[in-house]
Amino acid sequence: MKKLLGAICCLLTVYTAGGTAYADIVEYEFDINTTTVNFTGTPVTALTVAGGIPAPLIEATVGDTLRVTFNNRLDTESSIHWHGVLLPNEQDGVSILTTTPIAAKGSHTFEYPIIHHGTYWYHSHTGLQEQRGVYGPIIFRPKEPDTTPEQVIVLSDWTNENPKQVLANIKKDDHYYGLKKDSVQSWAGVIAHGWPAIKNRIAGAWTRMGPMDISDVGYDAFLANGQRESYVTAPHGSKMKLRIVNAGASSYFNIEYAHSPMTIIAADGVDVAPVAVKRLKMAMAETYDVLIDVPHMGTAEFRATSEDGTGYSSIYIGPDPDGTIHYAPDIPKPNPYLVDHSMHGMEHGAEHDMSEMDHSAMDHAAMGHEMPNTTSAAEGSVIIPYMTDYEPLRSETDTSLPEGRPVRTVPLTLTGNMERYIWGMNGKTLLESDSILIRQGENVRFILKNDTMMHHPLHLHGHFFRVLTSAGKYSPLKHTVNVPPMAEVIIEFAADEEKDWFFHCHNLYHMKTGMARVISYEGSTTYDDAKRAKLAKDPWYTKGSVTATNAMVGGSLRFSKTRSAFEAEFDYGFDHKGFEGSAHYERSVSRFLDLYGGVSTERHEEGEPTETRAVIGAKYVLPLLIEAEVELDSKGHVEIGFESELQLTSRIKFEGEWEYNITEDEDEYSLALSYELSKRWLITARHDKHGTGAGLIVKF
Ligand SMILES: [Cu+2]
Repeated sequence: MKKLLGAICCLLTVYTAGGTAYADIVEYEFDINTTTVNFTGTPVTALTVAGGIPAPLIEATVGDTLRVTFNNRLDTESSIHWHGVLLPNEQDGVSILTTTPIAAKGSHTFEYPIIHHGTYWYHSHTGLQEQRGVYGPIIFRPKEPDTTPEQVIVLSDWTNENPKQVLANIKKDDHYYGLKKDSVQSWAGVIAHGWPAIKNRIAGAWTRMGPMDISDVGYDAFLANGQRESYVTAPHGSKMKLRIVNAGASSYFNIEYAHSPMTIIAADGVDVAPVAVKRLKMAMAETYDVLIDVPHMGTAEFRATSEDGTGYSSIYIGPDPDGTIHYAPDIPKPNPYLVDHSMHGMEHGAEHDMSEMDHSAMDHAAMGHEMPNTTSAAEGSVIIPYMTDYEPLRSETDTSLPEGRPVRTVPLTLTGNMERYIWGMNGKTLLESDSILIRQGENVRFILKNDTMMHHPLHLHGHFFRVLTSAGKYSPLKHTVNVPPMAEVIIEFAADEEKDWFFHCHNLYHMKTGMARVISYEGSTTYDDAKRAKLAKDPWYTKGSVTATNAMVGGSLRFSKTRSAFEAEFDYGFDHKGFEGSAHYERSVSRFLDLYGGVSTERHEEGEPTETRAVIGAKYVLPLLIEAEVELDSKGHVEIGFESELQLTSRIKFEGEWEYNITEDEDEYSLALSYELSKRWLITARHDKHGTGAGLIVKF
């Protein structure tokens, strides 16, 4: 790439000095600002580029130099990253790591040569701005462009909530959006699904895996080009190229077009051997170019359904927007109860996910809407009914890495702690980990092993890597690779760049909570501990509740960041006027072990002395998700405790706790039922040392 860069720089010099148009300078200037949008009937403030969502299309031709100025009208910093684009390190746009942030009220001009064609996109790499609207498409055209009519489709997910609030909510409760998405996995649901679901749930709990949802966030709308539905007029019976970008912050989409199969001709901007698919699963940050047939009359629906089944967006394509609409089939909501934990990861790169459980139902649904046979490029060849992995993709050229170079193998296990909503690699967040050191001239191989029950689309900046598939030397090149739950995927690339590049999960909320690394070329001095502390902020989150019944009043307050927490609890019984309180500092050692120290104070009843003591203790998660606790106090008492909770229905939860003071041979227990009116208000009935009562819980 260095040589190429040199060559293009020369052309530029010729151009600017002599005005000889060997290469054009393509210029854009945009404002980043706040704009009121209304996708759901409620006006909400969004962040926009040039006033719209998505941001404007940026187009250039290979050989051009792209020069884009962003004027940041916000009161906060911003940034723009060029996703999938090969460019000099300092143009990559990751604030702090590679590029100076675009200061509040400041401007920044990016300038780099276009050295490869394809569909890409750009987005903010600051905070959660991408979720709020700062994303747009890019087309780099080859020197001899294709003349097929085309349409860019930018898919995204929208929530009226401020994304910071979204993150604060899932930090409090990883199933916070379960009710909104109608995806709470209750015991009533488990039992209704019979023996396989019961077996699944127990097997999961035995390995200390709680019920896992397929998405974290409950969205209010799904958008295609910033609209829930729209029309694209196209000449009847023609071919059309769709350039699809998944700019969702945390949504996979199942893509389907009603009138013909979609013939994939490029993945992540890179041309591939044409392959026809009926339905395509697209991870966040991926792009696909597909060819479709435009119907002769009316319109046909292009539909992108969120993988969690909570909604979709549609574009109706055809010569006559007022004519008959040919609809894409409904995709049944995935059934999380029937995910078989043990099935995952049996085959390298293959995926067996919950959606396959519904295959028969889906095929049935698809048959309900007849799919006319078309004169597609793939006629006579196999049409893949549902593409969920990269096996069908085949590069048009040999993508083997240069031979005879040293090979560096980097094992990276994708890890998560759902209880705290912390994501990482090899059990560590970005803040806790050193850079992954590589050396120029090596072939680098990442072995990505997903140890969680969620999909993770991993994106490497500044490089294309090959995803090892059965296509062997024709394994496809990508910049973003999906790693399915419990599966292993191997990627490799030639380390021919320099400096530092970001490598992270493109689920925005996973990236923000730690699933990211810096890849550093040996000798790079630009990334240090001070930068890491800025890049990987570790803010404090709060969580609290107050319970009031006719027998007692109690409350808890917790401040936590990745590994540390301060927690205070208090309860008081009206009958005996006894109380108990504690304040702890807690340190998370692993997903299953926490250590704590602090003080606790207790009075059994009015008139008795108040005893205050120092305590140290440990909490450990046992199989079946039972939380065990051992506590030692300054008077030499040893106490053990066990607690567990059961989600009985989507709104009713049971919690039980038993504590036993070994030294004094005393025990106490509490049983509580709660009914969730909303995420804030709950009705509760509980029995504990203060007696039996009913009342309310408020959470904040
Ligand atoms: Cu992830």
